Amino acid sequence: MLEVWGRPYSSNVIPVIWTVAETGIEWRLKLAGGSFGQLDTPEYATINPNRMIPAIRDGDFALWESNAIIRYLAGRYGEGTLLPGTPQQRAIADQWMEWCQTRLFPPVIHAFFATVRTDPAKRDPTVIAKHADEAAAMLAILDAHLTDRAYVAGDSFTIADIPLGCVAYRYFNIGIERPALPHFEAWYAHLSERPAYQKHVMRFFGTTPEDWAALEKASANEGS
Ligand SMILES: N[C@@H](CCC(=O)N[C@@H](CS)C(=O)NCC(=O)O)C(=O)O
Repeated sequence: MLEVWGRPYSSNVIPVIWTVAETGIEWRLKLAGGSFGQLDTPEYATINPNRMIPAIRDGDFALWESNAIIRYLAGRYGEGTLLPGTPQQRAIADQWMEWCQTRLFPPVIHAFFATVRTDPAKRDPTVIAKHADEAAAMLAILDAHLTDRAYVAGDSFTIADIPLGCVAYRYFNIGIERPALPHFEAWYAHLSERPAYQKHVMRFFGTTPEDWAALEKASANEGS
């Protein structure tokens, strides 16, 4: 059975879990990273020598780097659905997946850590506003792209939507100023109707570091 190694609240693990859930294949979560440890074991070194999460093991085959895992899962289990149909659409998906990791994820994750992962008494509104503005500037580019298409790689949901959809959930659920971005908002509303997105991405991630510690602890029940 496919194994996903990681923590269910971890930013780079969530897109992998969502992808697996969209394929409908059987899988199990092997808890690793953060308070779950495991990354320094000799076994894990054979799965991911970087000792980071996520990683997968599919039979004898091990893979790390979240975007590479998502592409592999779509190619093996999501042809005709998750994997975009033409070379051009696949290239567009690649483009936005890389853009997500390098351009959008950094300001959103910084805003995330400066808000819900920081003690309320220590939050700095100037720093939060700076990250929020940087994220909004990036999202204006995505909003323009979504003007004349329902999903990132065209008319249907594909892996192109997955990393971006995970970042979008964090963006919309932290205490920051957000400019109106109607096409981005409409796309997010579509994603929010997907059961796998609701189950694995739209999870309460807390509003304080204490909330998060409790959620992380409770997620120990999800591994096998
Ligand atoms: N580019 C990598 C980044 C992996 C990464 O930064 N993983 C973090 C968690 S999101 C990690 O392993 N941190 C150590 C830990 O959680 O214990 C990917 O997309 O897979």
